Amino acid sequence: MKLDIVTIFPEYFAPLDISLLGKARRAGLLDVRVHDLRDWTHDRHRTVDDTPYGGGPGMVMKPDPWGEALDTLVPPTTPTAEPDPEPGTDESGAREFGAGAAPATVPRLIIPTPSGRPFTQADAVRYAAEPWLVFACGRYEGIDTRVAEEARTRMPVDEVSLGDFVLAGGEVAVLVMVEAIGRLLPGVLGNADSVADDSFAPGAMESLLEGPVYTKPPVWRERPVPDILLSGHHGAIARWRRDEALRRTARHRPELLSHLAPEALDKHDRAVLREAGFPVDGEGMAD
Ligand code: JB8
Repeated sequence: MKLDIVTIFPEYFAPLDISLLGKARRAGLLDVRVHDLRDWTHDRHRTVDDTPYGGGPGMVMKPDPWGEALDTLVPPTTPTAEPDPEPGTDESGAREFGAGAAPATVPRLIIPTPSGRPFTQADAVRYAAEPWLVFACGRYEGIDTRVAEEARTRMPVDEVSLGDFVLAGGEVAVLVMVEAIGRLLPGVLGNADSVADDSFAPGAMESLLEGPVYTKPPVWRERPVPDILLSGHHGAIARWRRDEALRRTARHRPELLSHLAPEALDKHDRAVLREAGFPVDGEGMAD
């Protein structure tokens, strides 16, 4: 997978040289290229921002450096013969973008912004299956809206938010997404099971939060590991872990339980949740 990252702070991405993703890069599983947006400016001060039309606080990123950056990284597709009458779709309609007969050479452009749709684990899974992603890191009050508009005529563009909080720019959001995506790539994680068991892995544990984990020693500062985990009764251990996951989810993320399909919770699950004081559908209302 190839990742292009455009930013005015390339040094933010030093962490991608180390740990899991650094190893993935050295193994050739991940090709990350970080680009300085100011390389596409032409004035002495390498200006990337300007005052907002309509007034208001702060500055806005100028469209020109972004336009040139994207033209360089994603060369406008050369029409092979006559211009495509229906832009973005070939004769078969099989591909959304890219005019010629060549294999998909158009990336997805991902722009972090507090006004984007939420980035989720399902997005990380989808993105991990793509061959090429381009990330645009905004700063100040964001990037002139016309950049994303024009890019959409040439490639899929996703504006995404990490959550209901505001960062100073897109760099940290991109680091987060690259880590979430990178650890899903085949061969990147040592233990393939640790991906499937994640709290938010689609299908895993029906999207409950994970419960507590323990390792040696069996007693630490007078705190013992729960006996059940040392019992060797795998069925009972699985049931205990599910109970703990249900209690933790009810406490920290009750909305995850409300959104579960009714058949996702059996009678035992409902009893555990009732005990935890969580109102289980069809119960707690009657009588
Ligand atoms: C300027 O909170 B965020 C975020 C905040 C930003 C920009 C991009 C993303 C650009 N502020 O996800």
